[in-house]
Amino acid sequence: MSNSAANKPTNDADREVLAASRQRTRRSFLVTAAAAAAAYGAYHLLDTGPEEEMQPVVLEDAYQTNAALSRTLFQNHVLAPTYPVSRAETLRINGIYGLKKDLVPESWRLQLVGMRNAASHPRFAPDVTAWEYRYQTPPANEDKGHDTKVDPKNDTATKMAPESNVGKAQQDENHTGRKPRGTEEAGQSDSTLAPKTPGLLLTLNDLKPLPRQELVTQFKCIEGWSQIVHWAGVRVRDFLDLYPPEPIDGKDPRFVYMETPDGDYYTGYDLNALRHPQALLVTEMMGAPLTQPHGAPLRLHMPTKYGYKQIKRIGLIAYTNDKPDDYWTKLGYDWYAGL
Ligand SMILES: Nc1nc2c(c(=O)[nH]1)N[C@H]1C(S)=C(S)[C@@H](COP(=O)(O)O)O[C@H]1N2
Ligand SMILES: [Mo]
Repeated sequence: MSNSAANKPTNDADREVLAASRQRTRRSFLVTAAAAAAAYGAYHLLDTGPEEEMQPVVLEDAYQTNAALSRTLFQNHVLAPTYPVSRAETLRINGIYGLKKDLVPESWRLQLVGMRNAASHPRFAPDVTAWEYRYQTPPANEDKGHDTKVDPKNDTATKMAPESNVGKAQQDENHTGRKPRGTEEAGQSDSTLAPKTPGLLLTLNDLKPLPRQELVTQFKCIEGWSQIVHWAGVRVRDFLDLYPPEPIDGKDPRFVYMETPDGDYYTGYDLNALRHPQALLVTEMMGAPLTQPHGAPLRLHMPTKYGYKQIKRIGLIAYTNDKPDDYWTKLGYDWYAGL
């Protein structure tokens, strides 16, 4: 994804182009608003051409309209089109924030914060932030000997050479992956958890009671490309029913915040938007378990939002009344990211 801050008009010609595109965009929003009101075929009209998909962030008015429209559409739960499996193709690998090191699969947990009666749940943990995700040591380091594969000769060498503690410090950082948190491009999330936050630590087995859902939908990146993909997993809506949020002032919290285990990628959503029937917590793509670069073991798919809201390798789901921070919003992109 390119940085749209660079899209600010610099001369009169640019400004004219921008003004024209702004008008086009407004018109397309009016058309889609009418379609939403009519409900029938609304998505088809929303499915605009590539120029309109790539709106620069300077179109603030349009984005506000987009946000309002996006909220309306989600309340109406307009469905995205689905396709036959035969049209699905392998998704390219795009964003890698929060995924740069392979996670040790057994060390994955889903931290869940803000759930109703969490303390009485068997998976309750008084401090979910204390959970230590582990990462695969790169093969180059494996030769240096650690944990399971200790070469006795190297072991002696380590004891006799204190300066090899430099390697040890490096290994500790790889081991937890939590020091330092959120150091990637957009910086640390303002919504990241404070130490000692209680919640649940779930495994994939804890999603087993939920009905399996398959979906073949179009995946759209704001960079202008799209692909049809075959997904499988569980509906976020079903997850929310099994692990419901604790009411705040007698009402459901308004937002949901998600984050990778290392906090380097993070996203925020309206709780209602996640109740869309096609919003999935994905465990499989194209008939096979998710691979690490595609977000194993759990990623989000929302066919009615751009790719940057579809977080890969979810480590945290938090229910909250504070509008959550969001990686690409921090870099100037629209928070709603509705198509
Ligand atoms: N953890 C994480 N999730 C992410 C990203 C990322 O950089 N890190 N990039 C987003 C963007 S912009 C896109 S287009 C999709 C790409 O998903 P893919 O690599 O499976 O194609 O992931 C989204 N989710
Ligand atoms: Mo993207």
